Amino acid sequence: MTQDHPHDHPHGQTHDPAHPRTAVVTGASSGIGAATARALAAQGFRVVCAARRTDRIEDLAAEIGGEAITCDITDAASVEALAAAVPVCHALVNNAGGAVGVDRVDAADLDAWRWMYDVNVLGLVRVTQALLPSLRASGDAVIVNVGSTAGRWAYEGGGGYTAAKHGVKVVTETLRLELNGEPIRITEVAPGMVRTEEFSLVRFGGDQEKADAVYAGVAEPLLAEDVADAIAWVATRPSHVDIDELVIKPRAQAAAHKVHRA
Ligand code: 8X3
Repeated sequence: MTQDHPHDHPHGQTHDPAHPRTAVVTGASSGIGAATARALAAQGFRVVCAARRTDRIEDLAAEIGGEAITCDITDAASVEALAAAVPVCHALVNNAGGAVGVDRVDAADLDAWRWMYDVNVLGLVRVTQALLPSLRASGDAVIVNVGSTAGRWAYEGGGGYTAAKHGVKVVTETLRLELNGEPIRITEVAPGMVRTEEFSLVRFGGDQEKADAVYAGVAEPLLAEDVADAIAWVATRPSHVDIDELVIKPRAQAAAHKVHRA
């Protein structure tokens, strides 16, 4: 490790092959989660890949030399089992989440809104609560919550998702206040338009045509790897450096309604 920074200490965020740090990534079965697991493994973390789909995370864990733990973040027992399997955790990436539907508020499907709040906000809180003892046990931890530009701005048809992602932003800020004085940093990485295999497909109930239309004419939306790169950067800053938030969008996207399409 470099010794030229006065705050560096022996357990800083530098890769030491003899003592790999452990990271937990939720929603690791695809998209940003899977890319983040790979990016953290490349930085020397031992990565626990958590998601519901066991076959996917087992393949990923085998690829990166990590561990797969089947976990549904909406289920308390499942999350407790995850935490029990990871007694020491240096980095928690709360990535699992998603959007369902594009209904206007006046026609909102409240079950869809409930699901979005449950997964994006309550799931994130449930996992964080369960893993806080393990994060504390590391003596030097970072939590990265994957928010969204949907937590920065409103757009028509986005109500249920934007409300939930604004929730992620505020929970992150609250936790930072509450953890002040502890050796735990907390960051929100908030991506805009990212083209992943599943995000829009899930949102449109499996309608590939509608999912593809989201990215129509956009030459280069962000890829999962772009966001994973940002998360890995956050997780490898020196211990005293807290990145509060990082909003990341493709060059073509200036705002929710301002997307350059060829
Ligand atoms: C995804 C960004 O614009 O689809 O988190 O809400 S957006």
